[in-house]
Amino acid sequence: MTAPEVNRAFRHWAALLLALVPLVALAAGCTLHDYPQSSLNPQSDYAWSIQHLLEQLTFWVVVIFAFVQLLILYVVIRFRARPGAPMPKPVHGNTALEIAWTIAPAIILALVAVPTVMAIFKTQSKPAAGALQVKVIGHQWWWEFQYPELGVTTAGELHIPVHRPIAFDLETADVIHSFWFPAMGGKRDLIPSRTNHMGFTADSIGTFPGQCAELCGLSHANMRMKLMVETPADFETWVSGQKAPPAEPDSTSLAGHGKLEFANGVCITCHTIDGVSAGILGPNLTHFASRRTFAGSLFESNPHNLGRWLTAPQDQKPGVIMNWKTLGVTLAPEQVNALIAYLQSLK
Ligand code: HEC
Ligand SMILES: [Cu+2]
Repeated sequence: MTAPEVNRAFRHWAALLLALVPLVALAAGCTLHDYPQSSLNPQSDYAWSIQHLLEQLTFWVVVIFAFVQLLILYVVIRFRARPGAPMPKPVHGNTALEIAWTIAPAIILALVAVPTVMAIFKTQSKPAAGALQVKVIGHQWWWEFQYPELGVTTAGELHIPVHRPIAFDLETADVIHSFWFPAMGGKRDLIPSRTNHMGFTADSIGTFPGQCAELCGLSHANMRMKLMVETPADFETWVSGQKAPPAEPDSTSLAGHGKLEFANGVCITCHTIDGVSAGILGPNLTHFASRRTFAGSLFESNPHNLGRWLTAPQDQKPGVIMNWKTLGVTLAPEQVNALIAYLQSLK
């Protein structure tokens, strides 16, 4: 090789290596660890049927891709221009080849369709007998969960027992939302004035994040939820806690004072606390303190965050109807503190 040739070859390889850098960086990002909402982390029968489909199809796509690339390489090398070679003979049409490359993709597509349609039917199937019924109601911008058989209503945090099929009825109080726990499968839309269905059986214990997956207004991105998959015993404990009447604070305590603030204020027009109020525009607060997060699972439930929420909810969550400006509410810091104490007593 002459010097300019070596130079050119060197630059060639250097460019190739450089092009690999972003690829390697990209692949290094492929860890599930920091992405709890990854949909490649199946934890239910539903999610596994999609994962299996994806794995199968990816395998065949890679095989076909490799085959085509090898074929191209072979043709490029085998039929490259050589010094002194005659002009190649022009060829037009080859019936056998054309039939072959029409039929082959058709067969491949048919083979792809079989497992795909099977997975679609599987994820649309009726829930197994003995499934636990859960009614999901989407609201701008929070999730309500009702367990009709158990007489329990909660918000933001969905508790289910592991290994038990769950049958969801999906409804909305306002616009279209979409129910999505990536680790469990989904998504499925909540459509005004109709009930959609979906079911899955979670196969591991843990807490999994979820998110509304259909643009539903100003705080769509703040419409989150948590799924707590528990042992049957832990789930039973949670249910009996939810069925119990709300805690009754000592009337002379700060929480007792907060209860009066609640019962005599605007709160009762929108919120239910069993035995205290029956509003339905906001989350049921009967066992508010049993939840780790609030306002569409957006904030951790602690006095600091609750203080900010009760002082100016409209500044914490854009568009929220719990809006002190439009409702003309002002709460003094003492009122806020009493309400926090009361809310935190509602275990
Ligand atoms: C106009 C109706 C309305 C009024 C009045 C109202 N709220 Fe709300 N509240 C809501 C709505 C709606 C949400 C859910 C907001 C969201 O997450 O998007 C909410 C959320 C909350 C939450 C978080 C609940 C959860 O689990 O996510 C608390 C706590 C709360 N309100 C307390 C109060 C208190 C205390 C008052 C009275 C001082 C009050 N609210 C007055 C409508 C109202
Ligand atoms: Cu949404």
